[in-house]
Amino acid sequence: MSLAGMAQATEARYNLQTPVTQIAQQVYDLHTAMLVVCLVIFLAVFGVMFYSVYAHRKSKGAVAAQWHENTTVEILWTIIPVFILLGMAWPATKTVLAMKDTSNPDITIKATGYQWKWGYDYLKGEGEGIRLVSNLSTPQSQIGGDQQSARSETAYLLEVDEPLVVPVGKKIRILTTANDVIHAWWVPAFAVKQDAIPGFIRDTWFRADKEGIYRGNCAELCGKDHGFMPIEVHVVSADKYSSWVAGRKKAAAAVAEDPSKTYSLAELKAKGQQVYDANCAACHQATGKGLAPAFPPLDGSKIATGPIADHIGIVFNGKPGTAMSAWRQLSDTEIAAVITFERNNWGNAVGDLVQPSAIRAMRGGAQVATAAVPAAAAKEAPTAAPAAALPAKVYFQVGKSTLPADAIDAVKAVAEYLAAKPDAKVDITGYTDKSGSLDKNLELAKERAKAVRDALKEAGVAADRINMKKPEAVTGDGDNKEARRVEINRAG
Ligand code: HEC
Ligand SMILES: [Cu+2]
Repeated sequence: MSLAGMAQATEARYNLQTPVTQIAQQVYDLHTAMLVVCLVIFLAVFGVMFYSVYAHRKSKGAVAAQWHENTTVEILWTIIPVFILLGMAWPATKTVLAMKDTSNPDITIKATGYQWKWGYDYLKGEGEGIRLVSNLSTPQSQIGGDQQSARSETAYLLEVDEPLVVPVGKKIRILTTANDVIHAWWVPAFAVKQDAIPGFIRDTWFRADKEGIYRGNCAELCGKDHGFMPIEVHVVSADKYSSWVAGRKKAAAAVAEDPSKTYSLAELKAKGQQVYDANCAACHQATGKGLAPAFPPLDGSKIATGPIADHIGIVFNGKPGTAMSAWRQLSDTEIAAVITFERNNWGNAVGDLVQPSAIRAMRGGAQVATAAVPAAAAKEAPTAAPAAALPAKVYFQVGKSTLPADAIDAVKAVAEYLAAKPDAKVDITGYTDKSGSLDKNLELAKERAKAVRDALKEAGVAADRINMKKPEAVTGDGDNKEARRVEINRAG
């Protein structure tokens, strides 16, 4: 293995990696062919030039010929390059088209870029339903610590805890997207490099012809740990793949029973530590001290030692507009554990804990409890349906554009109203007062309107049923509540 590994390392040093898919082979061959074409042109052009300089030098008494406009030469030096270019473009285009042909895959996997790791969802084909998160597994001690000599020849910073596993010889379609910023999924041996863009789905594919471990990187500068979110793909035989799938399914079934289990503080803390190290330590640091000024400390933080609902809220929903993203993709147990860990580690000793069942309950209500609505609101969600009449109003806090907790009622009312009237649409208008900077006020009103729109969308309202109106100004003094409202009216 290590011999083979070294062979691969030396081989790849000055050349492309050994291709393991047909497309990669074509790319490799194209690359070689183009290089040869360039080399031949280089030799021909410089050969003629050097020969001319030498053979017709002044000391030999050469006299320059004097002529203008030789049509034959001009036609030739236009036509010949055109043919050379066409000759190169033809096979290249064929390969590019083949690269884009993602039809009829055997297995479809969604790869989601997160700052800074990859998440994989097996969407279709054998293994459907499997979900894994791939974190860098190179120990910190090898990166900056005292174990640098222990670095692996081939896998240093290219190794992960949970590799992507796929069967050999099958067409694997990869859908790429991202959760925060643009990343790119790049595995050179497959000749696959596809941007992963938040809010968009792109796709690419590969069919590996050889079992083995293939490694790649994120290839889009995506922040502080861009160089630490590698990709590791294990291509295995069909049998091995089937047993891997069976193993994952079993493990998933075991975990799926967990949320109803009641854990002790010690159990949650232990589990939470793992979740924290894998997901949160990159920003908040293992010490819990954060990294000023971008990443706040959790040790002694008001939120991590304050009301538990706020703590759950920020982990579950993130904080829009900051690097703190929503961590909903973690399991109920993981979220419960990491929150419990944060409240009872370092100098924090709140002593309370969250059970996974509480997170699960929140998810149940999360359809309506929108991105920015904290957990407390989700719990208090009224059981009696609010009167489904418009206009509905949402009052924001002074200077804030985050959705207030009680917005849930208005959002629910509007969603119900629209559900009851399939051809109705709504207008959303943000209001502002006339104090202070008008530009700033209008911007704030717009942000607030957007927050309401997003909440409606999350509550299942189709985007084309929502019209965004220009902000309007209300006369009144500094703290006029009506000037902080977003109003939702029936359109037309
Ligand atoms: C990409 C960087 C990043 C990662 C990873 C991250 N956070 Fe944060 N986190 C932030 C930032 C930035 C804030 C501050 C947001 C703000 O402006 O209030 C924050 C705030 C918080 C707060 C509130 C702290 C306070 O006192 O305001 C908590 C609690 C928290 N994060 C928990 C977590 C947990 C749990 C995880 C892992 C599951 C995590 N974070 C992962 C960047 C990150
Ligand atoms: Cu990235």
